[in-house]
Amino acid sequence: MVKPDGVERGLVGEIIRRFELKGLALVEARMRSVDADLAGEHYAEHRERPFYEELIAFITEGPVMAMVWEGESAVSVARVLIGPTNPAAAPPGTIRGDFGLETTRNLVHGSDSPTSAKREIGLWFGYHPR
Ligand code: FUP
Repeated sequence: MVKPDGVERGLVGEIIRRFELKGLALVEARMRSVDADLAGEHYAEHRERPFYEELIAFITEGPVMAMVWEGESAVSVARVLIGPTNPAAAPPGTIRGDFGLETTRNLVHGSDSPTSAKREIGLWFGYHPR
């Protein structure tokens, strides 16, 4: 998912381009705004964390581009392209390393496992992949 900062900065095309050039296939995309309920479901695992309120405020501040990408090891490959959570520490060549500075406004969300990818596809697109 391209987060509100990435959409606002006009980075949707650049981010899609990187995933496509890597060889992943885009199978769903939807530009949408996020309400507090969807944001809370999406980030349920972080509910008790100190940054939770800031995270929800950020992800609901403007539209996001939610996507489903398919391919060999898609989850781990996507996370390599995205880079580590804190953009200030992310290496150049990664999306966060090239375009970000702050942990909250870190441009992209990527599912952290095939299990969470399935849960998140259900949440954002309303179907459950095999
Ligand atoms: P990631 O998998 O890299 O997107 O990171 P996490 O799932 O650990 O965290 C989800 C989001 O919470 C991050 F994208 C940014 C935010 N976060 C903070 O704001 N502060 C932290 O210390 C950790 C995460």
